[in-house]
Amino acid sequence: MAAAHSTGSEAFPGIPKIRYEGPATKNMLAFRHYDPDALVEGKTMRDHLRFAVSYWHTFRGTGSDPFGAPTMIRPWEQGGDTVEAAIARVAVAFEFIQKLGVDFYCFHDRDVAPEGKTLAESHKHLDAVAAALKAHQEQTGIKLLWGTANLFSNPRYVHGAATSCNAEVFAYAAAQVKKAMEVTHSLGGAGYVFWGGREGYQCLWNTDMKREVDHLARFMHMAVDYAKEIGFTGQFYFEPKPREPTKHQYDFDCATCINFLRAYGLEKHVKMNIETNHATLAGHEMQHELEYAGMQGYLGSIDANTGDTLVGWDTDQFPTNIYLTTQIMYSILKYGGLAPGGVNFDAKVRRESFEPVDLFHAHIGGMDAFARGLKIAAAMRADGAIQKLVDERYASWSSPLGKRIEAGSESFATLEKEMLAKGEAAACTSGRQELFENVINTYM
Ligand code: XUL
Ligand code: CO
Repeated sequence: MAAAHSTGSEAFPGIPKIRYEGPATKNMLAFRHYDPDALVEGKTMRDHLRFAVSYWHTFRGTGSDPFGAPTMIRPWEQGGDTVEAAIARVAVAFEFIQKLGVDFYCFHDRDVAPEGKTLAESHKHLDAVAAALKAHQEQTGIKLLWGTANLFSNPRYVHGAATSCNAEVFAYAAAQVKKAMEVTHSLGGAGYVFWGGREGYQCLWNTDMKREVDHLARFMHMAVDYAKEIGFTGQFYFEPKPREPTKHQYDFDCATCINFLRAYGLEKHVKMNIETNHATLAGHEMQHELEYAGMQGYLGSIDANTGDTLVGWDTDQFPTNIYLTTQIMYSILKYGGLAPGGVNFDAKVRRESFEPVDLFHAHIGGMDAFARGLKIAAAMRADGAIQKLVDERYASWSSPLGKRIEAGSESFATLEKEMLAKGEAAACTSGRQELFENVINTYM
């Protein structure tokens, strides 16, 4: 494939196309485990993982933090926040994604195009950059996994967007999402994400929670109606997060989101986009969130990253822990895969890793960690040792009594009769947690 950039000069000179070279290679700009066309459980790694690069962190991240200024060396930011610079940046993004060999990307409207002085001007900017995105997609075959709107950076969203106390802010957010959905649709996006960054509160005394949550539902119904109107059939996702930037966000975790969807008649229209560091902020393991969404039929897509056990905030680090990626891929395989979702690296290089080449090291590490997790999870499923241990633990549910309860043919009265006759329940067996953990380690 031809290199996809219009300027003729490369943004990442000296970095070749990243290829699979196998575990023994000494080349750190190569994959050791991600072999896109290799088959796992009869499907290519590429199709299992559906990797995506996130436009915001990878191309727009500056390295600033609450205590310090930007550190990143990013030649493609030198043009400033103009439409021309934004269009030139598209070529940089596609060069990177193509060299990395990733099939998808994700963006917020305001990552790709600068906000204008008016809504009309912002729409115009977005259209101009979307045309460049479309041209590069066609030239490279790289696709849009999902689009979204940034409803949290501009000061107008200080009290939230769909849950703002200001009705005109709700209206503005609706207009912004309408446009972002149109652009996502025109780029063939496989999905559209709603992350409620400021849809929550800092203080309950000044908050009418019922009204705010009702408004969020009204907003979502409008989005569902508009998708139908324009023929957008991509998957809608909620991305749960319990807090940060607000003290409490309404999309706290998967269970909360799914309850909201059912309470407001939206349950058929939205699945979960689950992010590791958001799960841990909610006091859950990523595995918990995947299992909860999966068992309810709501597992949609994931934002792959990880937190730091000693830093309390959403550090969005690249995932390199094989144990974590194995847990993730085990649940994903169990619930039938992610498509049309994928594995989006909503992750940023550390502030101290400020050279462009660090972006390659970060993504290569994350992709290899997921490929290894996939291979290990598939091996665990192939010999079935873990499933056998789980089945043994629940063996009593295959007894005549267990089967009758599961089938719904028993009642409190019939069970009382049964236990009065027995006098005591059968003794419990050991949970064998340590055995389970030791068996898991035999695959690592
Ligand atoms: C913020 C976050 C967002 C969403 C998209 O924590 O994860 O980048 O993924 O708005
Ligand atoms: Co995210």
